[in-house]
Amino acid sequence: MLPLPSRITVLAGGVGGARFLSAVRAWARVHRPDAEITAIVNTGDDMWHVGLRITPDLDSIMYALAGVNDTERGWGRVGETERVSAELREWGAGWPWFTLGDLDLGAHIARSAWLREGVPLSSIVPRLTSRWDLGVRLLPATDDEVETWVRIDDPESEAGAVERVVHFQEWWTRYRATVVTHGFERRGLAGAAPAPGVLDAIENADVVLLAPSNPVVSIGTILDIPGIHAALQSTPAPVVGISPIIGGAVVRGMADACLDVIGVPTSAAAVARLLGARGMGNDGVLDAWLVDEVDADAVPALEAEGIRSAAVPLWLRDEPTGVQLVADALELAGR
Ligand code: FO1
Repeated sequence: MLPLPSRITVLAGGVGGARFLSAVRAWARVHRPDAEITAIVNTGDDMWHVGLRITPDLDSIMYALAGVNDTERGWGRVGETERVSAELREWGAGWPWFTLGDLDLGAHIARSAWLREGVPLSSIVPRLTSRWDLGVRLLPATDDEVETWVRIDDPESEAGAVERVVHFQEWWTRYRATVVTHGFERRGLAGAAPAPGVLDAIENADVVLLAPSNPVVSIGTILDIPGIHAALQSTPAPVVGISPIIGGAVVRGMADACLDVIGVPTSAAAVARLLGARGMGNDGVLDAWLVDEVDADAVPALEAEGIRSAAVPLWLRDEPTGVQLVADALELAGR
């Protein structure tokens, strides 16, 4: 077994990422209190909306680690009110299907003001998170605007299939991913660069963990930021992923709809193959992959393909199960 890691880097999306990062923090509190945990967070869900820059995954993780998140909805603040959002609807500004709570707006207004002053997102995030002692450093995957847009058949069009491209947030919050969908575009991706600290957090980690976040629009988008996939290929740290799919179903969110769009089956094994083995000259990023016990039958084949695998309880029910899951991931990394 490797000495317990002190530099733990986690690639994460929103809600699934928040829950997993809480587990990593809980593990460190028990086993390695001096550990430095860095989260590299997806920014592909971000958008300009009513003149404000919204960063859903960063905010979901920040609010969850601060303990001020709305645990029912999975996003936004607990004890939220929506007076401004009601006014926006009256004015016909923004989207009636997309709610910005009053407390949440405080963060969006502060962030947008600083962006307008030229402050990069990677400097804005610590200004916001320093309000609490999160125990985890949050880094946006990039300071550049990279947004996921979705090519759909416009359900509002009378005359049959008319293609339209909508922002991911409209696809998800308005249509719940239930419209005919042809593909994803990551706008701004080609010219984007990893945010300061991102490559260092990957290359100098003791272990890199891929949270059970959406493998297409969250983990996938982080990996596709120019330079990040290569950093994962070359880091000396073991790279261990946790399956976001259990028994052929998503734990939460719309990973299944996204996998359908790119023609990948919704299974723990298919997602491991999507991310790919890293060793022996393969062009993937995984050394190891954790599946739930119900998917134990996937382990032999993945092992044969160069992805060390183990079947353990993946449901993050409570803190002790979260700590155990992280211990299982680190044990697999150490093998
Ligand atoms: N999700 C919804 O389903 N409906 C909403 O009205 C909504 C508003 C919203 C506002 C700010 C924010 O940071 C997130 C918000 N979300 C909402 C969640 C968001 O769509 C998801 O967190 C991710 O983008 C999907 O991974």
